[in-house]
Amino acid sequence: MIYKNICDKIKNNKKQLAVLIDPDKYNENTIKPLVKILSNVNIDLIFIGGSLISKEFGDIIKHIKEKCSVPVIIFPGSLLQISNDADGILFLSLISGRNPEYLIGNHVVAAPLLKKSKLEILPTGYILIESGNLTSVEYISNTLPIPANKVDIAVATAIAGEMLGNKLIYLEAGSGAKYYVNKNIISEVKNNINIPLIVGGGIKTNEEISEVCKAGADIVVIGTAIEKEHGLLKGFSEIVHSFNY
Ligand code: 1GP
Repeated sequence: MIYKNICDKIKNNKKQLAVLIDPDKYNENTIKPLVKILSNVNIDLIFIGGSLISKEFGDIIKHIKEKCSVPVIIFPGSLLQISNDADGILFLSLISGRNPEYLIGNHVVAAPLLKKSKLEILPTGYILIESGNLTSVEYISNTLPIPANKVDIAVATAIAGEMLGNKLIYLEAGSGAKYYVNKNIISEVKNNINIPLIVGGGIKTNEEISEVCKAGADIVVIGTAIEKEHGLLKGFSEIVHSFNY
């Protein structure tokens, strides 16, 4: 259902906004003002997770789901980040890297548990793009990102990701990245795949959201900018949803 909705919105020429919530950045009190805004602003998806998290996030998910009807999707940084309280999970293959644990090892460990869960599984080719500084995801995954000027490598990786059966491609600069994903990479990847394209990492302003949408992102992910200033969400949503393909 989540995937079908994503595809239906694309067919209807609608771009989508995903908000990333890092559970470590909130507690049961500080999550409330964010959830209030999330329930009043038009957003399409809520991602929850992080490269490294230090607490169980079921309660935060339950709190979000009490107040918002937006699908909550786990964006797992590790095998510890699985919860039946969410609606779906990005089943990430880190295809820009060559670390077998993030290409198949963790998937094998998680698969039996996920099969028994009610979570919608969203197989996602996850591609890290170099973004100006070492990001948590690079360090924790022990993988190299694709250099920002190597458009051909990014495109070939995305095509391979689709051929392998992934249903989404996620171009990631890393949370809090200095530079968001290079516009040429976004547009060339978009032109060469037939599955939805997610773009995130380092996108902080209205202008940057607009550029990323223009370049070809179907779903734009915003995390850090909103952590600092929840009020930005309304403007971000208006920009994303005013775009037509
Ligand atoms: C990170 O793409 C997301 O995985 C969002 O990044 O926190 O920089 O917005 P930011």
